[in-house]
Amino acid sequence: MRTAAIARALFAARFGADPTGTWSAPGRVNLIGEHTDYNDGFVLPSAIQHRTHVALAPRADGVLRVRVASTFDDATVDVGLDELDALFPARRDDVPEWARYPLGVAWALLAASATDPSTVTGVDLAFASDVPVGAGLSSSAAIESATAVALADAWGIDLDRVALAKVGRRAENEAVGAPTGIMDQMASLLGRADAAIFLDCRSLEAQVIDLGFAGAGLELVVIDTGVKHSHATGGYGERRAACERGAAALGVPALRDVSVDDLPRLAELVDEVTFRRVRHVVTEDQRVLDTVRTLREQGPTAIGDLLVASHASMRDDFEISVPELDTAVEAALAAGAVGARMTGGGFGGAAIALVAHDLVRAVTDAATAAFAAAGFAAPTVFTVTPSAGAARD
Ligand code: GAF
Repeated sequence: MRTAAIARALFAARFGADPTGTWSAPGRVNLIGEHTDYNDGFVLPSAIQHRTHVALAPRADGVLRVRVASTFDDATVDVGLDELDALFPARRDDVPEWARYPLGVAWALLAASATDPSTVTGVDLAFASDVPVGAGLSSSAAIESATAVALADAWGIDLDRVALAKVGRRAENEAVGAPTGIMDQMASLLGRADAAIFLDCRSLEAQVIDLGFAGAGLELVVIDTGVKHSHATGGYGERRAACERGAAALGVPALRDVSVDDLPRLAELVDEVTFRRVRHVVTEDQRVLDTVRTLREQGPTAIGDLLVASHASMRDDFEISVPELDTAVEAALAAGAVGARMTGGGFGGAAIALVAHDLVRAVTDAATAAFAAAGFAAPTVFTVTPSAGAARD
């Protein structure tokens, strides 16, 4: 059964009625620009074909509550619209973790639009998703963005896509407790077929960049290591704090304002680890700009070295790779990939490889063999297609 049909069937089973419609939003891969978003820098993600669908109907009983159900969990969670303000962020632990995403979006959407909860209808929502969870493909942004477009329609809230992305980020930051940036929500809401979104995370200006993978005979391969990560714990927040220390030492608002030429001066001001964290972000911003220029001037077969340099920077300077990700990248390159790098926040998740169509099998086999040789559990390898963003189905 297709995922939208699963969401509809779940809705009928849990709520005993048919939904008025389904909405959906995609996961994403990031081509390049990692941990640059919360430094006001540049990113280049694409939405992918894997989507989270939500079936929705206004409640027929006039009760001002939001009920959420999902294939992730047997529990149906039911919260009064007037309780959301008390729940988030202070009492978020009172709701199951997955439900913090949609309920957090309901809360942040009402706040962003200055909507009095007593003036909207109660709603029932049922979710189903084929975005791999914990793979670094933004299953969280997919659920947030699907919820945001569905509730905005149901409640007649007229916010543009950037405002909806901010709603999703606020839900993730405050209702879930993950101190993430805005890249994933922007990718999920603004994605286009066969394109990447070149986003300036300071101005939030987004440009659609044609990728031309198919014309160049290239496929984008995802190697999901199966190593699960969470951005609500540990490493992600520590990296963010190091970036803030670096910006403060240089007296700038964000690392976006630091250039490669400033790095020698920074070396005098901060410890060696903070220096390397900053060097990753500053050089990564430059690699995003170089990738966009290279795509425009030479096409996708010419971006391989930038992807490889990005991975090395995350492995050595930002230290967010894991042995499984390094193995995936090395195996893909050895089997002839144009370029490869880990994608997303790191500490697990997936690598991407840009691969000539004829070599996809060889890259898949090479990654699988390298994982077996290293004693790692087998990776899941599949191709992704740059796809359209959130919409009513
Ligand atoms: C995660 C976060 F959600 C994004 O905001 C971004 O920081 C990314 O990690 C790293 O580039 O996906």
